[in-house]
This record gives sequence, C-alpha cells and structure tokens, in this order.
Amino acid sequence: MRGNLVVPIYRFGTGSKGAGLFRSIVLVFLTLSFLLTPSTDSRAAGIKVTTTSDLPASATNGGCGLRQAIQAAQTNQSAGGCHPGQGADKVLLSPGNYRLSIPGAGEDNNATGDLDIWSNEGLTVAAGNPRRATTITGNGEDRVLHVLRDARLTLTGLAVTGGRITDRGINQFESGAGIAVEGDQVLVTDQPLPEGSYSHQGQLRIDRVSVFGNTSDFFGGGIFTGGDLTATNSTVAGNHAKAGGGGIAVTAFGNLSGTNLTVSANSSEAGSGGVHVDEYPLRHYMPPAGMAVFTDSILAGNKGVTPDCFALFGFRYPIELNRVLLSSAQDMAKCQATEESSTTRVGWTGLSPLALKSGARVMTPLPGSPAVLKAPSRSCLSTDQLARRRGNRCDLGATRYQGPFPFTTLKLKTTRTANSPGTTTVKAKVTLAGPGRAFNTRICLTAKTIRSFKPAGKRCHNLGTTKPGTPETVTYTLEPRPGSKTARATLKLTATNYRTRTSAVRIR
Ligand SMILES: [Ca+2]
Ligand SMILES: [Ca+2]
Repeated sequence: MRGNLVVPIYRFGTGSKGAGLFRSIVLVFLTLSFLLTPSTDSRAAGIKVTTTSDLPASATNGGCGLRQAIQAAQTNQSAGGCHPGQGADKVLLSPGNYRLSIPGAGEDNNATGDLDIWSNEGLTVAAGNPRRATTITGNGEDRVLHVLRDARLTLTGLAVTGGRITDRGINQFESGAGIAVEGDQVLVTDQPLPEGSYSHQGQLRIDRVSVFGNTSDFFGGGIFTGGDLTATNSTVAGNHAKAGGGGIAVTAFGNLSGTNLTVSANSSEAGSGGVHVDEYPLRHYMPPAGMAVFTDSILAGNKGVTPDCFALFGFRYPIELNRVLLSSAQDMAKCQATEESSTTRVGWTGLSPLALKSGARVMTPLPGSPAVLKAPSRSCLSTDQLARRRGNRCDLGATRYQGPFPFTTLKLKTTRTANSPGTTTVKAKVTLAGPGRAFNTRICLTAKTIRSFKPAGKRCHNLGTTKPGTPETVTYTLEPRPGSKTARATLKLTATNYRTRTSAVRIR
C-alpha cells in the first residue's frame, strides 16, 4: 500500500451521549432535507433511453443512449436522439444491460469512461420495469457513476456493476469503483478542499439498487462518498477495495444514512471489507461530517482486516448502528460505533449468495436467518427491494424473508423397535430440510406411562446448531410402567428460531 495512504489518527476526548444526540439531529436533518426537496418529476419531461449502446453525446444516429440522456438532462439541450431535459429530469431505462464502452478514465464531463453527473437540478435515473434486470455496467477501466460536487442524483430499481478504479500513479488514486459522490472531499488527492469552499456536497439517493462486482485499488469498492448518501432497500455486495471499504467508504465530510441496507460479501486486503468511515478531525468547526448511520440493516459476512467496519475516531463516534447484524468476528473497538448502537452479532449471516431474483441482485434471507423479525413493526419501510410488502413483520436488510414463519424446515422423525425384555427403543432423527440453520436444537422426552428410560436421567439432549445435510439421531430405550396398557412417549423438538415439533410414540 502507498505511503501517503496513511491517515493520521487524532483523538479529541471520548464520545458522549451528547455526541449521539448531535448525530441523531444531523440524521433527522439530512432525512428531512431529502423529504422536503420539492419533487418536480411530475412536470419534468421523462427522457426515455432507447438503446443499450453507449453513444457519445455528439452521435446523431442510433437512438437515445444512457450517456446522451444524462447529457440532455444536464444541459437541457438535445443530445443524440434524446429530447432536451428541463429542470429535474427523470431518465427512464428499459430492462437490459447498459454497458459503458467509451474508453477514457479520469474524465469528468460525461464524455468518456464513467457517467458524470454535475447538475444540481436533480437527476433521477430509474428502471422503467424493476422486475426485469436493468443494469449499468462499467467498462472495466473506470468507475460507473460519478456524482460531482453540488450534483444531485437519484437511482431507483437498477444495478451498478463492473466498475474498476485502477492505480494510475502518484496523486492519481481515486476512490469509488461503482459510484463516487464528491463533496467537500475531493477524490483525486483524498484531501479536504481549502477553507471557504465548503457546503458543496454532492447528493446521491439510492432506492432498490444493487451495487455489486466493482473493484477499487483504493477506497470504496462499491460506493465512495465524500458527499451525502441516502440508501434504502439496497444491496451492496461482492465488491472489493484494496485500501478499505470494500462495500462503502465514507470519508471526511461524507455522510451515509442507510435504512434496510444489506452490505455483505464485500472484501478488502488492507482495511475493512464492509464499511470504512474516515472522519477528518483537524477541522475547527463542526460540519455533519464523516458519519455513517445504519438502521435495520445487515453489515455482516464481509472479509477484511476488520470484516465489517472500520472507523477513524475524530470528534465523535463516526458510526451509529440501529438494529444491525454484524459478524461475530468484528472487533467492535475498530468499528467506533456510538454507545447507543444496537447490534446482533452473528457467525452466520443467514443470507443466500448474491443472485438475480425478480429482476434484482439480492441476498435473500434463508430459513433460520438471524435478520428475521429483528426490527419493531413501526420502523418498517412499507416494501422491500423486490417491492414486496413488508406488512408488520420487519426483517433487517434489503429483502424480507419469504416463506413459512416460524421456520418449518426442521423435521423430526421417530422410529420404534420393540425389544424382547419388554423395552422399546425409540430413535428420533432430526433433519434440516433445505437451506438454513437452526439454533439451540433440543430433543426432550415426556412420558408419564413409562417406568424408566435410558440413558438414565437424560430426558433432554442438546444438539446445538443444526445444519442442512447433517441429520442427528437421539436414541432412548424405554421401559413401560407395569400394567400400563397404553404406554406412550412424546418427543419434543425445539430450536430457538424454528417451529416446535412433537411426535407421540406407542411403546407397548
Ligand atoms: Ca469522472
Ligand atoms: Ca467520465
């Protein structure tokens, strides 16, 4: 790793409840500022992209490409076959793979490499039919989307993949391979801007978006933000960053507010696989800076020097976790989360591998998932990343668990064998059918009409964690009470996260 990558750590006292309150106020302010931003979608003309080809703005044939549509929206002039934009525009994408193919990294005018957003009028890029895959794919030599200072971008119902940030030499290292948002932190030097040039935060909002399979040689495999990022019902998975923040990097003046966000299966060689938060502590004022707040989210199953989170401590704790799954391997001292944080530590994330489902790249909860029902019903977003209603059952992460609940795939099967001296052997076989994991699995025997059982005195057997493909068997030898004509035993199978099963067995 490069020498000038090292960021100094300064400590300015310890965090306090007051700091947590300040953080909460800032979060509310950020959320409100998004909600109060007037929506002009209804009066602005939608710009329909008609081809998946990546056409330069100057091209006159071939229809309306995504790059041209963004250009038309931002310049309010026609570009290629796209109508001119007006005010806050909405660019609509039909299902398909929009692969960026015009070479030229490190360019910020939307002409080559990444798609550059500079307009502060507010641009939305949305999938017209999110139930079918709509993907923007990078060209493998630059990031995919670049939100510059002051710009405002909203993405809905699509996926961002194939971004690549390569090391191009001294002072040319950038961050954010999938999406980068600039603010009062600029990308190229990784330094704050000079005094007096603040409050030009780029703003990105993502809803029902997947950012996957992007790779950065520096920070932020999936997303880098030095501006304001609001993420709901979205998945950041399978991204990689050498320096840190395999999933997401939030640095200096950047803010992340994530609700029902899944950040999993991301990785990093030198830093955090999940999220990296880097306050810039040498400022003598208090901007709402370098902060990540996760609510009802999954930040687990990432790989790195610190698996899920790493933060540099500045004026206050830089990470707040409100009902968040974290890997049990995560060192909480490295995460620097506020005292008010609430987490569930897991060794198993309970998520399926990243897969295309109903048009979206998601990691869906498996039976037994520790994310299920971990949030109070009042905090549910009404639908999930797959646009399914959550109802009053609130799971953590981007997608809700679909299937029977309590989980039903833990099965109990009993077989009996009558033995010659008047005893009966009962075998109880416990199987987990299909994917999932059952915790604290336990078999207990209840029987009033038996005289004795073996192993003696051991009515209950703790089986620990039950996994698919590894059935376990518990054997009891039962002796009926003399004179009892209808001796019966009942076996009860319980697990903390599965439906209880009972099986009655005649033993005479
Ligand atoms: Ca750029
Ligand atoms: Ca570019």
